[in-house]
Order: sequence, then structure tokens, then C-alpha cells
Amino acid sequence: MKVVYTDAHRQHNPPFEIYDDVKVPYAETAARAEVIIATIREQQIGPIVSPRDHALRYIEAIHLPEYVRSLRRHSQQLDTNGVLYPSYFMSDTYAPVTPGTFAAARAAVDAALTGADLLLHEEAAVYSLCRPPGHHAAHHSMGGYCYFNNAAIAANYLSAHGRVAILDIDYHHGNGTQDAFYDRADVLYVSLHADPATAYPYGSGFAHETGRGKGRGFTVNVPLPKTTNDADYLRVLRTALGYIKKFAPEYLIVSAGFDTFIDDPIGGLRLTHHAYSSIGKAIAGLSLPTMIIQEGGYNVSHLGSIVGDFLKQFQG
Ligand code: SP5
Ligand code: ZN
Repeated sequence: MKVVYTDAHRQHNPPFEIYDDVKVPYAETAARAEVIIATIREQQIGPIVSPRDHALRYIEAIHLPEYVRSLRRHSQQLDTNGVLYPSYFMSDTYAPVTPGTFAAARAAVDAALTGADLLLHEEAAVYSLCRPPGHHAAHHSMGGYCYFNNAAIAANYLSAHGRVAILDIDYHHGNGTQDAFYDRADVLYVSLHADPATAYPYGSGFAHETGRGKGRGFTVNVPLPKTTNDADYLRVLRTALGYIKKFAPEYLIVSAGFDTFIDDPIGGLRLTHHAYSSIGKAIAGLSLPTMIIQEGGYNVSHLGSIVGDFLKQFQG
């Protein structure tokens, strides 16, 4: 499978995030992408291609233009070691702006759109190693380490060519992605995530949220208890894949977060490293043109190997 990657993400490296009024080191580090790409090279998972530039209008189809302009302006105006926080268009304490943030976030979108182009050219499976991640970024807000919603922008782009399903397996609910398609029937959003009553992003992703208007029935949320183990997860995933099969999309986008891993410092269900090849195998079993977009996953010691196990299921 082709892998889309650029080291442009390195220029986005915020020094801190804030929990309970305390500044702690930023968990969404450049090292995350570095260990993943190193594993891809070692395990020869696929040829690595650079993203191609895409017009800003694809971002503005999902995000308020003034939000996009503001992120660009703030990034450009900061001094070398400047960090902007808080500001308008920030929904929480986990997405500070640094001088390289806009360029890195835009490169991540380009990686997602280049992956989408490859699918349109009959590639069966593509992995876009996006960093920063995207699924918490909403119409006019950054948050939860996310600035532009890579998966939503790619899904909207692909939706001009056929129905799209998004399967979100990050530990956290993809509130930004859900919002983007909440009233649309041509993009199905299915998410498995920790119960939003007790986990970030709090208050979005309950089972009763199923879509609105024409979109009713095209959002599926499956909140999970923190005690969810490999077998539990696989069982729920198979049910979720059933919804996708029934929808019969032209394209599948997987918002792939690996913070469900038991030893993840930010998330953490009870999934062991064995789970990720099984999860990959089950999803690959749908035999749909599939784009995998990197979201969360913060245990840098294990991230390379669990992402590698997952991706290998989509080869050949
Ligand atoms: C893309 C993504 O995975 N974003 C996650 C954003 C999570 N934000 C903060 C979660 C706070 C978790 N509580 C701290 C636990 C420290 N041991
Ligand atoms: Zn997450």
C-alpha cells in the first residue's frame, strides 16, 4: 500500500498543553510520526510518496474561511518560540498555535487529499500519515491536538465521486467529523470511542446522536466502557462494520487512532498489541477502496509496532 508522508509536521511542536490549570508537556509530539514512518521503512509496508499541494478551497469546504485565515495569520505573526493560547476559535486547552502550525496542518490536509487522489486512481488502500491529527477540528474551532479535519476534508472531496463511509476508531469521539456530516446522507460516520460522559471530548458521541434531517440514521456512535478488552472490541467492531456494509459506500476512510491501547498515556481502553492486526484484518475484509488517516495514539514506545501490525492487513 502507498504511504503519504512529509516531514513538514516537524515545524508544529507546541511545548505544552494544559490540564486543570497546569501546563504539561505536549503529548502530540513529532516523535509519534517519526516512529511510525521508521517502522514503515523497516517493515517495508509500502512506497512512501510526498503529498501534492491542494487548493485552500477544499479546507474551506469544511472550515469557516475566517477561521482558516486566522490560523494562518496567527502562525505567521508569532516569534520563533511564540505560542498562542488562548484565542478565538479554540475550543479547549489542547491546541495551541505555534509559528509552524498552519503550514504543518495544511501539509497534513495535503497528505489526506493526496491519499484521496490515489484512491480515485484505483489504488486499493492508502495510508496518509497525517500530523497534526484532525478529527476534533470543527467548522470554526481547533481543539484536542487538531486544527484542520483531515478525514472530513478528504471525505467531502471523495463524496463528489460516490458515497463515503468514515470509520473512526480513535479512543476519542471525532466530534468535528460528526458535526461536518451530521445532516448529510451521502457520508456515513461510524465511531467507536470511550464513553463521552467520562472521556474527552465530553458531551459529544452519545449513542442517541444519530444525525439530523436528511442525515438521520447516517451517524452511528458506539460509546465503550474503559474496561473494553480485545474480544469486546472486536465484537463491537464487527457490528459497526455491518452498518458500513449495508451503506455500501464507494470509499472507506478510517480515522485511525491508536490511543485505545491499554498503555496509552492519554486514552487507553484495555486493548493489547494483539488487537491491532485483528482490527485491521476485520476492516480490510470489507474489501472497499480504503484510505487510512492517522489520528491519535501517544505511547511512542509501542506506536510504531501497533500501527505497522494494523497497516500490514491492507497490503496486497
Ligand atoms: C486526536 C486525539 O487523540 N486527541 C485527543 C485530545 C485529548 N485531550 C486531552 C485528554 C485529557 C486526558 N486526561 C489526562 C490524562 C493524563 N494521564
Ligand atoms: Zn484520540
